[in-house]
Amino acid sequence: MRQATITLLIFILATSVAGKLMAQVSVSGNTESQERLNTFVKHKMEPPRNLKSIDDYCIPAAFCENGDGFEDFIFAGIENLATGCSPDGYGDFTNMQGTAEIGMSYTAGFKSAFNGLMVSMWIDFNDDEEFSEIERILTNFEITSYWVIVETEIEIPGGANTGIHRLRIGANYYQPSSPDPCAVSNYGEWEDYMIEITGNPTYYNAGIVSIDMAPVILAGDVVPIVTIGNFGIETASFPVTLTEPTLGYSSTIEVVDLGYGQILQLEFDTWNISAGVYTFEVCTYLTGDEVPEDDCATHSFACTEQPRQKVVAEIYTGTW
Ligand SMILES: [Ca+2]
Ligand SMILES: [Ca+2]
Ligand SMILES: [Ca+2]
Repeated sequence: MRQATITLLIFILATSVAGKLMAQVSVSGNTESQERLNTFVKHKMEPPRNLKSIDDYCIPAAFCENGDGFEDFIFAGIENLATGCSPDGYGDFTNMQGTAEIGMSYTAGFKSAFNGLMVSMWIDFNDDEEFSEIERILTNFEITSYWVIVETEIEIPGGANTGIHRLRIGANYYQPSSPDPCAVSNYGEWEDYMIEITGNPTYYNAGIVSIDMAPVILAGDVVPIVTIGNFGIETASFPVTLTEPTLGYSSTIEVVDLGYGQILQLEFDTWNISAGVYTFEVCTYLTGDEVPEDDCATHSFACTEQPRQKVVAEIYTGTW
């Protein structure tokens, strides 16, 4: 079998409860993909730096003068009360630190002067100064009542790294706060804290992040595209195989030295198929994988023939 090609890129992740925190990466000109690619290119061109010694986190902003922010925040030993609205809707509380253990659940409490705020939370588990999608441990939790503490349970995922990391919360008024931890929101607030993660991290865990193919595609040359990730803290090398049994298609890509928190988009061998419905399975095969549930994924898609050109109003022939 010829060597299939590996495209793209490195996004920083950190960890994942597979499926729950999976990044959705789509291809085909998608703006989000382009932005991420731009980010990747930008970082590749920057000189090497000591990630731990430079504070280079993005600073988001929001309008909270009317009270659309976090009045109280309570989580894993952090208790920050009556903070009101920080200037430009961003509060740096990194002098406050909580502690949480991998695999344990903690009650997060939020109080605001408004209901309808949608709250997300990230922990920069790999300390790369970016909050990636798979580092998001709370997604658009709604504060349903005002001036009372509204609570939810948050589990520290198995792929979290131990040590002291930055934690960010963001609230957006009746809008999702989850898409961008660097956003400038209309009404809401952002706050940063520190948290120490303890316990036993997952050392070896590769898995499928997303199948990046449309459910309906044109028949002909098809290139299956899948994003995989390393959710364990050890650098990992492993094959990824995609198979479709009825047609006997099989393609394997060897992933080499994928670091903690990195994901890769893989393009498998071109597959020439006619119209029909197909289902393939794609699996990562990492020796000693501690979380087998996310190793494989199946995907069904339909192939259609080229749509016929419509001939409009060809008089007397009956062709339309
Ligand atoms: Ca506040
Ligand atoms: Ca990160
Ligand atoms: Ca796995």
